Amino acid sequence: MILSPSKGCLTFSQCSRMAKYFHLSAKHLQNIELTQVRYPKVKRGNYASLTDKHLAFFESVLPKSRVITDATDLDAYNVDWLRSFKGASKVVLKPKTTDEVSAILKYCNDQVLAVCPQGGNTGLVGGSVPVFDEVILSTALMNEVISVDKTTGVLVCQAGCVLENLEGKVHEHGLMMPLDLGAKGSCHIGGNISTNAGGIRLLRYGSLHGSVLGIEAVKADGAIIDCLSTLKKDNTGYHLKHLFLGSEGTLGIVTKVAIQCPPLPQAVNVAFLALDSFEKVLSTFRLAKKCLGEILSSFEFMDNGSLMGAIKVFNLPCPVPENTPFSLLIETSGGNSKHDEEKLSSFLEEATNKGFINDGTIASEPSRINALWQIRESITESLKHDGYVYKYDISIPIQHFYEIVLLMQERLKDTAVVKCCGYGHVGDGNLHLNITSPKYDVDILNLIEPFVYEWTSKHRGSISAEHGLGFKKSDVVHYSKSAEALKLMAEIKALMDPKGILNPYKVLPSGAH
Ligand code: FAD
Ligand code: 2HG
Ligand code: ZN
Repeated sequence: MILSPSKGCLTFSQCSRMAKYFHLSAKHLQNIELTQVRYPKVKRGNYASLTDKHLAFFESVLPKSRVITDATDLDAYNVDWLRSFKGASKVVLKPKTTDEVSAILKYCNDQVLAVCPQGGNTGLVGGSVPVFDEVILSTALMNEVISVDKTTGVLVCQAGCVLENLEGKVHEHGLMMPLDLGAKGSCHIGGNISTNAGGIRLLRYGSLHGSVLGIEAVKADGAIIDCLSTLKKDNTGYHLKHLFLGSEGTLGIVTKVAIQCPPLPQAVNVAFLALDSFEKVLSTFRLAKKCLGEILSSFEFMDNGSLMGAIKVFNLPCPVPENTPFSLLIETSGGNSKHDEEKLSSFLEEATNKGFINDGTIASEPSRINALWQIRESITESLKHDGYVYKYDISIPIQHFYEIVLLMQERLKDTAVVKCCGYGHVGDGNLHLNITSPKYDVDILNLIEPFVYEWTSKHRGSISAEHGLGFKKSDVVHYSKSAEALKLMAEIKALMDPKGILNPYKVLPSGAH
């Protein structure tokens, strides 16, 4: 068993975790099937269709350059990151201020024009692109950092700030963002809030429900809801900000956010470990919590299919033997490098002596740490290279974590499936089950669904741990929510958006719109 400093280093561009996702060429985007064709059962709501009169109004609120109608330019906003959905919107609006958002929404509400809010368009459930011809409201130009308070660590900014840019900004003040995810180079903080994004730091810094102190949002009728508190404690009535966290643009458009940023750690270490059974993954997790305590900041898991997909597609050096069944990426972040390294060493020694880990590599230098993280963060993109991805993002009691991957492999063994693999945030009980095939195949889909949802529900899991429901999962939400809870969701929607103009066909089951 060798625990050497990370062998080989990735090239500069591979090392950089500044992943930014560019859309395909116009030709490729044109070949993607329209959502309304692939899902013919979904019927367009009774919304107005865009006319020259509407465009003239938009151009009275925004300069012409921020009202996009060119068909080729529109494609990139109509297609989602996974290329699984394609809308047919005829206009993208790019406001810069809350007042502009308010004027647009008030008008759309009066005219009964449906609106699809869009941030960085990295969502994985088809929530960020229109289903039919909804007006796309992009927050791309709402990217102003308003303030950073060095003492309290509170950042206030507009919703369209790219997560990675915010990370850079708060670093200047000795702070870090409380969330991190592979899409950081493109996703917006408003999108993160609207999906209640989890990511690789949740284990340590908790969910956005804890770190988001305040939100400013615009309701469907244009009313500006100023809940942009920067206070840690505020019990003045209902906690309205939580309604916008995770509501995926169906209750309002988030325009500003106040978020608590923790201090930047002085010491970060990463261990990338090879294990031969899932039982040992769980034993290692228990030991890591015991030995690393408060400095444990990530505990990420990959099976062989996930790991080798990323290694091969991006030609990355593999830090563990290529046939290793399971790998873990464990990160520690703390205030004292000597203390943290000692803790990590004693944890690794005990894990080795107990026979939990077979091999691995450790890194404390930023470029090597980035190279190891790059492997984990490349998995999602590598899967797209197989063709179509059937993506499931479930929370399940930890003892059942990997069972569904094995069940699915068995179920799909005689099909055209290329890969059926699992990875994710073991520390949060969140598994990413991914299945790929050369193209969208309804027979494969029928073998996966509803089986995967029934299985998750039987184990009292959640059918969406972090990506949300979007368009893809709105009709299966009953596997995780009771009829009474769904009724209350529909009542809240009707109260906040009575005409249903905000992100229709998403989140709520079809009957509830
Ligand atoms: P979009 O995709 O543009 O929108 C997402 C949803 O939010 C849509 O319903 C949209 O209508 C709505 N929305 C966007 N902005 C606003 C706004 N200002 N007001 C109201 N509604 C709005 N997710 C995780 O949780 N954890 C991960 O670890 C993770 N890793 C990822 C890695 C990769 C490589 C990729 C491609 C995606 C990953 N995701 C992850 C999913 C995705 O990045 C997150 O859901 C992210 O929070 C979406 O942000 P966005 O700005 O791209 O939002
Ligand atoms: C991650 O943890 C993201 O990398 C994406 O949530 C997961 O690709 C996926 O299924
Ligand atoms: Zn994830």
